[in-house]
Order: sequence, then C-alpha cells, then structure tokens
Amino acid sequence: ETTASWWRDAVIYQIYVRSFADGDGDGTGDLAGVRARLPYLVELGVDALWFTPWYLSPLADGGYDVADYRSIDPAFGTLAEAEKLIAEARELGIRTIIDIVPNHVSDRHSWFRAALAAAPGSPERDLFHFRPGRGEHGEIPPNDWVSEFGGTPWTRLDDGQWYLHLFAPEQPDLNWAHPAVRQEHEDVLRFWFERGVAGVRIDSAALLAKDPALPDFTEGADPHPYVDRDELHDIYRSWRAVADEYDGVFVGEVWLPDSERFARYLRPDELHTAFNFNFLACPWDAGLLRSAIDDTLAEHAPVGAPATWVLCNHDVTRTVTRYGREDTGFDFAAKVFGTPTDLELGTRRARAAALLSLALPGAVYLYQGEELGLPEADIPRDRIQDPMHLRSGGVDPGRDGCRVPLPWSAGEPYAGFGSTAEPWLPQPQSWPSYAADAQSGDASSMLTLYREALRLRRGEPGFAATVEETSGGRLNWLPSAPGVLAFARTDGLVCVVNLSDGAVELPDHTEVLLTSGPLDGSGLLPGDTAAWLRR
Ligand code: TEU
Repeated sequence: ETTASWWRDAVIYQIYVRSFADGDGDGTGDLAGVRARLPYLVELGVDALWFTPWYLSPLADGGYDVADYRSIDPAFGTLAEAEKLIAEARELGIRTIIDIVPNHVSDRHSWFRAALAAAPGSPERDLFHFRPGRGEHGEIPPNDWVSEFGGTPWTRLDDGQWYLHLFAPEQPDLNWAHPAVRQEHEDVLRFWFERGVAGVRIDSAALLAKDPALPDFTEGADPHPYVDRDELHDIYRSWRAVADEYDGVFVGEVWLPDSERFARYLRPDELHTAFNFNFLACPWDAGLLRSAIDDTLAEHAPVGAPATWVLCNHDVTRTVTRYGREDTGFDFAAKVFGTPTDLELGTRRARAAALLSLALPGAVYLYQGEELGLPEADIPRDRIQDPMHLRSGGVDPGRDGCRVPLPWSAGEPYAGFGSTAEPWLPQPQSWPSYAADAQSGDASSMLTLYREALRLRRGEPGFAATVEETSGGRLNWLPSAPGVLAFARTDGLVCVVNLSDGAVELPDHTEVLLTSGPLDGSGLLPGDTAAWLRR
C-alpha cells in the first residue's frame, strides 16, 4: 500500500474531544485525555483519528463556532500539545484528520468583531452577509430562509442591519465570494498540514456558496440559493491543489441525497472522499440496504473514489438506539423525545451492522462510543446544551444524547471519564456497565467484537479496498434467502448478514471467521446476526 492511498480502506475513529476523556479533571474532555488513551486506540486497531473542532471557541455549537482556527481552545489544551498528539499518534501508526468549518465563524472571531464595530457598508462587513431588513422599518428579515436549527437565519443589530447565519446566531456565515475568505482558508489548511495532519474533514461542505442576491427560497429552485452551488467546485479545486502539496486527504460533509450531485464533489481534482449519509440513514432492511450499497458503489465508480461507510456521528442518534426502534432509519426532522427502543434488539443489529460495514470495500468511520455499544442518552431537558434543541424552543431533543462523556472504568467516579468535577453532560446510570475496562476481557462484549473485526480486517488483504471494487463499482452478491445479504470479497472472504426473523444456513464449504452473535444449536445464523466466512 502506498502512503498516498492509505485512506481508501482506512478505519477512521471520530473523537468528539469534549467527551472522549478528561485529562485534567475539570469535567471537559481534552487533548491530555486523548494522549493518555492512545494505547486504547492502538489496541482497538484504527488507522486514523478525526478530531471534531478543537480550536479556540465559545462552544456555542460544541466548537463548530470557531474564534481562531490557529489556536486550540484552552479547555482542550495548547497548540504545542496538539502538535505532540499528532506526532505521537503518527509514531503509533495513527494519522490525524482535523475538522475545518468554512461556512461560518464564531461571533467572537476577530473578523466578526471588526465587522460589528464597523459601519454598514464597510469592507469589514463584506466578509459576511450583512443586509438591510425588509418592511417599513427594516424589521422583517432580508429573506425567508430557514436556519438549520429552526427559525430565521438572520439576526438584527442595533444599527438596523441583519447578518446571515444558517446555523446559530453565534455562527455568522462567511461570504465565500470574497477573495480574502478564500485566501484565509487556504492559509489555514497549510497551517495544519505543516503540523503533520494527514487529512481534513470539511464541515457543511455543500453550504458555503450563496446566491449573491440572497433571494427568497422557491421550492425546487435550481440552482438552490445556498445548497450545492456550482461555485463550490472551484473552491474545492483550489483546496485540492493545497492538499496535494502535502499528500493531504479531504472528507467532505456533503449532505445531499441526490447521488449524482453528491458524486460531483468526488472528482480527482476535488474531494477524495465524502461521508455516506445515505447508508447511515438507511433503515435496517435487507432490500433497502442492498440498494443503498449498490447505489453508493455505482456513484463512486465513475470517479474512482472509495466509498465511505458511516453508521453514526456526533449529530445523529446512537446506532443501538436507532436500530432498536420501530422506525430504524434516521431523519433529523423526525426526532422526538421519548421514542421507545428495544436496546437488546438494537444492540444485536448494531453488532451485525458493524460486521457489514467493515466488510464493504472502502473506508469506515467509527464514532467514539460505538465500539462500546453506547445507547443514546436521555439528557434532562435543563441540561441540554445543543443549539439545535435550544433554538427549537425545546421541541427538538437535539444531539447531546450521543455526545455524553465516555465510560472508561466501571469503578471510578463518572465511570472513569477522568473528571473530579461533574462532567459537562450528565452520564446515564447505566454508564458504568458500558465501561471500556468492563468490556475488555469479556468475549461477548461490543468492544471485543470491534477489536476482533478490526484485527481480521487488518490481517486479511481480501478486505482491503481494491480499485476494481471501489471504482469498478460492483459488489459480488451471492444468492441468498429473502431478508439476507450475502457477498463475497476477494481471497474467498464472504460476509452474510441475516436481517430476517428466522435462522438461516451458512453457505456451504465455508469456515467461520467471526460472527456478531452466537450461532444457534444447529449451526444456523440467527436473525439480526452477521458472519464473516472464508470459502
Ligand atoms: O453539521 C452540518 C449539517 O448540515 C447537518 O448535520 C445538520 O445538522 C443537519 O443538516 C440539520 O438539518 C455540521 C456539524 O456536523 C454539526 O455538528 C454542526 O452543528 C454544523 O455543521 C454547524 O457547524
């Protein structure tokens, strides 16, 4: 394998820094916590770490409100410590991916402070989207767009002008038509590539470019006033030129259900990879999953980009909770408090889904805590900090339920998160039972399953993405019973996932390498169980 292509079949572990491990006891996870847990990540067997934003930030949106892209938030550590972490991880064979948030900055960023202090019409305000309001007294927002967090994406200042923020008011959108905005981000990319990062996740990658007229939204308008606009491709082509100087790799957060539009970002001179949200959002259903997989491979084929397989991240409901519900798909708009779930069932399915995603050709993203089988936590309403909840007037549960500080050790305070003060989000009563140390020696635990699967995946070249499979576009499906997915990889490796209710026979002449749960007394593969086999 060449250095230039490590990302084509990597397993990338997502670290939500604030909730991974607390190194200094203050209730917030930090870089010291990560450094102390590097051996755990080596033992788990991941190839790279993606860190959610660790920059200076008022944390109005968990760090996706960046006040300074070139410094680390003091709650997390220092720049020197980040450099050490990047280097230490690399020595252990683990690469680092950082998270760049180009659509907006924090309202505390020096550019926005200067814009606030400057007059309407000033060059400082040109870096953002400032507009007069509508109505007799300018009291109506400049257009009818809706914020990703609900309500109008416009906030009015005392001088009467409004500024645009597709997310929270603390996240003013940058004006990507301005050359200084483009220059600054290319400089920031260099800044981090110089410090040894191997890749960059691009936040809200399809939202940066806006129609300069900022027109009202018309259903079906093409181009859309702010989603997936053509200008983006020019921006990412110049980013790619910067990345290529360092052998850096991009993963775009391109949330577009239309696979043709999605694939336009995955060109050899644009983004190397993008998150596969269609797979993430897909219900636990053999037919739908098979189509999601086929569509994914077909859309990546013409551009030669490897697929990514994602089951969870810091924005979505934890997998074991999702798969234990009646509706197993994921939909932001459908999130409500108190949806019933069967955790036993959800866990069985999540275990099978882990083996499925790790057997598919391409890269896999693993969100912290998924390897422990953590469920979505119920956070008391008065403790929820997510702006998605706060901005919805308390109606939307928000995303904090998947961001709870991790349990490391069953017998310690706060399940071993490392805090002496109360962690920033409360942990459920059940947390100690999920602790990494409690799962470590347990052959039936989720952690053991992930470790085993990653060990096998590393050791079996057949699981590695081949160019044929990732860009030639087809999975070798084997005949199977209804509700069962079965496919072969190279070197005789076979993956069977039984999504039906009944037990099924395993293919003839196969040796069982790993299963997500015990086979039944007659050697059949029970429902909601997966197996890795060798023919
Ligand atoms: O999310 C961007 C994003 O558009 C979706 O995840 C969004 O929440 C959804 O489309 C709502 O309809 C990224 C980050 O992952 C998220 O944590 C941040 O809050 C957001 O950007 C703003 O930076």
